[in-house]
Amino acid sequence: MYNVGSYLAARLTQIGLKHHFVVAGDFNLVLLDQLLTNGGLEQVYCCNELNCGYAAEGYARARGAAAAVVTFSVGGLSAINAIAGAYAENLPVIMISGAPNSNDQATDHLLHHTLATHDNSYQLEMAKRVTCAAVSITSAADAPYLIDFALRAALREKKPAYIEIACNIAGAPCAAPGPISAIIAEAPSDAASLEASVAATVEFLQDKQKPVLLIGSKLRAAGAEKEAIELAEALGCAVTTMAAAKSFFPENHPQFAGIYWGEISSPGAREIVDWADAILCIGTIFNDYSTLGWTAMPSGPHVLTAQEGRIHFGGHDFGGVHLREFLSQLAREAPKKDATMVQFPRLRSEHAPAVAAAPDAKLTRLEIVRQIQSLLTADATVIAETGDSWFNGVSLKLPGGARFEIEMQWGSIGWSVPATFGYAVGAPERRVIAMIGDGSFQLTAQEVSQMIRRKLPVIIFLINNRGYTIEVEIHDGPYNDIKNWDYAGLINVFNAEDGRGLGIRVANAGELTEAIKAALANREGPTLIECGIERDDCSADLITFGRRVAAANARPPRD
Ligand code: TPU
Ligand code: MG
Repeated sequence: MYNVGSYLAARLTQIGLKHHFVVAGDFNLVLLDQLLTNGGLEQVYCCNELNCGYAAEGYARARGAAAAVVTFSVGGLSAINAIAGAYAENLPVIMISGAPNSNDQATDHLLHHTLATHDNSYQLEMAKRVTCAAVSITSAADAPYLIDFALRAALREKKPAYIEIACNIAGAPCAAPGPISAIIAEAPSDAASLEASVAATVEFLQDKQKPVLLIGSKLRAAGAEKEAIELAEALGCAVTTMAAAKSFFPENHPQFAGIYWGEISSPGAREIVDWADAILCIGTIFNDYSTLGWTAMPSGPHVLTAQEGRIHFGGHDFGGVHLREFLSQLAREAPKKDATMVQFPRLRSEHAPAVAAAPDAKLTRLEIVRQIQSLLTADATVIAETGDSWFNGVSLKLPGGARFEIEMQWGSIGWSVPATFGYAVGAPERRVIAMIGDGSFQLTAQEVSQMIRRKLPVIIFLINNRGYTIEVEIHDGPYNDIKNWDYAGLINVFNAEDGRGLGIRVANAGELTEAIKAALANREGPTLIECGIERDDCSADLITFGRRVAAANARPPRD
């Protein structure tokens, strides 16, 4: 016997979830009871709904999909920000909201948690703008169909979906789930379009000598990371990645030629892309940040763009093609073109490796990055928050197997604390390392308490430069100064009587080394290392980025 809640729980486990993130409220309590009846689906609690949404977003990065369950309106509207982020970042997060009793809909009853008007459809309407499917369930009979519809859309599109369930329907009996293949099976590419797109691409490559690959963040959403390696090896050419796609092509691969980000590319990466006579852009997103204020935007007849569902370049535009099938078919037919791989080592002028600071030397940004670098193992995932942490994180050299998570399209400060929590719940086998600025941390700090509650051995490098340094570099003013906190001391507040989190403040290189040792030894909770540095100690890349973004923002209106 199934009811709406247990049906939903069954479907969530069938799509691969072992957890769902939750904030309770009276409109979702019956639903939560039903979700709890499924032994394969653990309930994970969050401090607020914004964090709940971001925790699910982080979980989806680790496991491919996620669910966040919130209450109506007061919860749902907070979660929508994170759900919009999941849309921007191509992550299928299922937002599930409790909703008013079906008898109260379209009546003259005014309800709590609402706008005190009679139309309570506004949350559904808002959700439609930030999801690929949004449904309202007010009848148990229709629930299986509507739930399946929303889940299928999310998994296909790699975008969030929204399911609202009236509180008196959550426990009502409904049909049993049918075969899960109806939700997760994917139609193959259109055969003719696949063949034509590959043939046209082979022809495009024929008269080129110096192709490069440029990998973007939508490669993962397309499930095509393995196929990108196949194509790279068939062509034998240099492979660059965009910052948002860092780790989506292995950095220890012999053909990896660094991060392409215009003027702030890693050594040689920009030169090799500029030298190329063909740029194969795969899953790329070019926005004002990733093009450094529109100064590094590959365009022209030598650019081919391959996205999920669309391959286009000079005079061609093919649809109905899965990216992974296109890449692997192209790998079988592409000519070897390795000139960029021969040229790349000549162009690259590798920076000298950072030299260890003396133990009593005042802590610097560079020394923090150097010590984090030495922590990176094949099972490490680095999560980099907006701010100078973006640039510090992107500069790390990842060993094979290491992963990197960044939220560059949505770019919300505060994302990383709950996303790190969700990621660590989803990938307990990995060493999760977060790099977070003081300003960002202040938005969502309380979610560290959930890491403590679940005893997650996350390591947080809290970079305290006393302000919004990234904003200082874009445009300074008094609004970029923030109230200092005792960040390390906060961990004891969160520990209360039973937690095992560690908070350590460090001011020099030796203290940082000791703190990292303590963090590695602490397996029963997170360790937050508060690293105090000078306010103006930021990366040169951030300064260049800030200048370029400021110039793009300041373009005068056209007349
Ligand atoms: O390393 P640093 O100092 O740049 O990082 P921190 O301390 O985390 O400061 C980040 C400053 C920042 C702001 C205020 N970066 N972007 N913003 C704008 C912003 C405001 N609100 C949200 C939700 N997201 C934003 N990106
Ligand atoms: Mg800061």
